[in-house]
Amino acid sequence: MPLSVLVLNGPNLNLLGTRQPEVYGTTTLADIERDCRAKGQALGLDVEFRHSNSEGELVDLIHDARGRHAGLILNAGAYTHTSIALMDAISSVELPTVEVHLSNIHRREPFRHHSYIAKVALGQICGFGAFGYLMALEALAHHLRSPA
Ligand code: DHK
Repeated sequence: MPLSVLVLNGPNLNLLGTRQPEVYGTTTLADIERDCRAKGQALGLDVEFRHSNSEGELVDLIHDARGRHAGLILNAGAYTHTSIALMDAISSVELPTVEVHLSNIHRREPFRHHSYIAKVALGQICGFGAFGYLMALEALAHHLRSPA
C-alpha cells in the first residue's frame, strides 16, 4: 500500500494566482494540488491536499493526520511566524514535517524571518515558488524511505 502524505496550506494561500504575483507567482493552489498529485504518483505516495484559513482547523487537520498519514508538508502562511499552537500540534502527532514557503521569507520583512514551524520540521524549503512543494515531496519521500 502506498504511503500517504498530507499537504496542508494555511491562510491566504487560496488566493494564489492573483495574490501579489510579484511575490507569490501566478500558479494557483489548484495548479499546485495537481502538480503535487502527479509528483506523489511518481514517488509512490498518496497525496491528500488541504487548505484552511483558520488556525484551529489547521490544528485539527494535523491531529487527524496521525495514523492516517506518514508525513506532512506544511505551508502555514502567516501562522508560520505566530503560531505556537501549530508548532505544538506537529510535536504532538510526531509526524515528519517539511516546511514550505513560496517566497524566500529570509529576504523579506524581519517579522517573516522567524518560523515556529522550523523548530519542529525536518527542514525548510523557501524561495522556489510552487516548485518548492515538489522539492518537499521528494525530501519527505526520501526521509520516509531512509530516515536519517
Ligand atoms: C506565505 C504567506 O502567506 C506569508 O504569510 C509567509 C508564505 C510566506 C510563502 O511564501 O509561501 O510569510
